[in-house]
Amino acid sequence: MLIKTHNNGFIHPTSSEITPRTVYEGRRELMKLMATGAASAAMASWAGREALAQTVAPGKLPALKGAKSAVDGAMAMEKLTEYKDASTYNNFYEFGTDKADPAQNAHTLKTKPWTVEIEGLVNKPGKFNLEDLIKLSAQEERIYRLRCVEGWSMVIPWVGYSLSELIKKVEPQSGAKFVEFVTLADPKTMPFVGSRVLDWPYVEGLRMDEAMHPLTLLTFGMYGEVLPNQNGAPVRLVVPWKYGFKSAKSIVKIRFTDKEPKTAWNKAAANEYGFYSNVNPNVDHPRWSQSDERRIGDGGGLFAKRRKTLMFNGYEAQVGKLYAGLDLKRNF
Ligand SMILES: Nc1nc2c(c(=O)[nH]1)N[C@H]1C(S)=C(S)[C@@H](COP(=O)(O)O)O[C@H]1N2
Ligand SMILES: [Mo]
Repeated sequence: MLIKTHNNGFIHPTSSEITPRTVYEGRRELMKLMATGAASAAMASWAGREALAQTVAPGKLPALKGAKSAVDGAMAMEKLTEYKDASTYNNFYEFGTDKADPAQNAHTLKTKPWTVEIEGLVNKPGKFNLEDLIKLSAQEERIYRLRCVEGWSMVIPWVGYSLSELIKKVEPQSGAKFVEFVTLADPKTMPFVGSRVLDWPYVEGLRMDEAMHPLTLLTFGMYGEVLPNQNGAPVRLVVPWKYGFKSAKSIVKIRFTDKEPKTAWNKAAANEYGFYSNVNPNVDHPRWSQSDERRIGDGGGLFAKRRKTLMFNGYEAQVGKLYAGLDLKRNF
């Protein structure tokens, strides 16, 4: 089942249109170049690209059971980010602060066995092992924009189910106003957890109504496969109307509280990273504008054409009402 609210209401291609993406893209690229008479050069560069794709292409990881991938370029309006970009240009500071570090270093992350602990103000606290957590609700593919606070964005087909499904099962008590997400901090497998870049573990938080919003995705996969480690395996959050850092990776604990959680980035620099962190082109980061963004894969390097950043990352119709009456400049 696919919801129709994702990607700003664009409808999904049907499953019959599905072609394995490397095949599709390689073929399309080759045909384009052949048409311009550059076939032999194209063959050579295509071979190079294929070699790269060997290490970073879907098909390397187990397919996520029951999840459909619809990565064939038929998406209206917005082109999906290439898998190789989505899986090699990452922020996952536990594995280094360079964009290429997580893809290089995260192979040490041990995702099996994995448990997620539910605690705090709920009637049914306890531990879920990953397999049970995955089975808790039907998986859906959702194509979401992810907009990093640094000013770049991607469009990724995530796979998971609404976090609200899990929340309903554990029965929050009336005093539960916030949800805190605690992620793994294992110095043995995460080389930068020993560093002082952030106060580990990486912690994020949402207000209860944000956590319950159907767009908030408890995510197990992308491009039809289990998450690569660098993207937050085996389970992460994707909160598409907020800056990327709210989407905590490799979650080990979900805690229901009556107080606003102290989040890692807010602790690091409270004047730069507020609790809400809603994507908002009208509220600048203290050190840079948030009015536009660079879509990864658009090319052009320094001269890349930038896109206008949309209010709530384009999800205003769905989430705007959560913030009615809230001063978004003050509550950034
Ligand atoms: N545990 C953890 N989660 C994290 C981060 C991190 O450093 N550690 N980085 C965040 C940031 S800043 C972004 S933009 C997204 C990036 O997700 P992606 O690599 O899948 O695009 O993950 C977020 N989740
Ligand atoms: Mo980010």
